[in-house]
Amino acid sequence: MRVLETIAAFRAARAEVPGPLGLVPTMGALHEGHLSLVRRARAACATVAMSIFVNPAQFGPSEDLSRYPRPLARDLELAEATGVDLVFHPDVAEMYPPGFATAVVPVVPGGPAQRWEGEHRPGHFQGVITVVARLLGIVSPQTAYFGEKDWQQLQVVRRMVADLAIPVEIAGCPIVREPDGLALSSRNVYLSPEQRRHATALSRALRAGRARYEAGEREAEALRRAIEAVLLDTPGVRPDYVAVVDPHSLEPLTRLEGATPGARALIAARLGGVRLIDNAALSGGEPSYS
Ligand code: PAJ
Repeated sequence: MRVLETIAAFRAARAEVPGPLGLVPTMGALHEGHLSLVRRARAACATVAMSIFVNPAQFGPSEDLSRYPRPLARDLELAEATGVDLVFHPDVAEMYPPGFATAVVPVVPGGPAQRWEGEHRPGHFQGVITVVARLLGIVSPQTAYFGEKDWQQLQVVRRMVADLAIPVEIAGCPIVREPDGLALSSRNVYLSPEQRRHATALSRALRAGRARYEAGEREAEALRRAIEAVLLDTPGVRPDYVAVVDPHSLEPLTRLEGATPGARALIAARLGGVRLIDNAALSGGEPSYS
């Protein structure tokens, strides 16, 4: 495995490796969720690249940029053990050279970026897709792998790639969970033991929504309330939003009958100072991408 810190060094290394190349973009603090993306890439691509870059542009001023975990040596061990060939690990000056912030290049998201995370974290998706567009330009992968854990991010990235006609396939990968249902996240390390116990409320809430759907409920608001009730019943859990949405446009649904298959429930909730997100398909079938 080679670790490259500059765009020029990465491009030189990339020119020597066989295709197809798969890219797994990350902010490090790797866990099984990230590694599941690497395994998907490993199974399909001759070369697997991972980027590790804690992207300041996607953190708000009151968010956790400075305390975001950065266990680089461990990340590199895990990446190598899982079969990564090339790691792109730039510093902030390499990704955002002087003048970048005032240049005309930020990629401004609309459509599916406007609600939910977009509303609660102003500027977040602009930061995400600006860095993803830049990573795709640097790495030129045939396929880039993203987790469904960040469902809205996955839809925003798909739209960005379609709108800018970037020649890359975006592969969405299922959420990896702890045995008790908690979705793996680099932010789970911030949870106290008590908060960790209460954090299962998110996945329990999603299962409650799914059960209501399976019992015949088709009104989106009733499903949304069934999900929210589990969160409100759990001590120390404060929902930011609970939404039942079209899986692609992220627009709220009124009824699930006749809606796009794979209607999605989205949750963001705070436990003390820790903000967690989770999501699941409510109606049967996964959404299709044509
Ligand atoms: P990060 O939070 O490090 O996540 C990197 C990738 O891993 C994302 O595609 C995310 O959806 C996926 N992932 C995280 N937890 C997962 C889980 N439990 N199961 C499956 N996949 C999971 O998302 C980002 O970084 C950044 O926004 C990035 C795309 C790298 C741009 O900076």
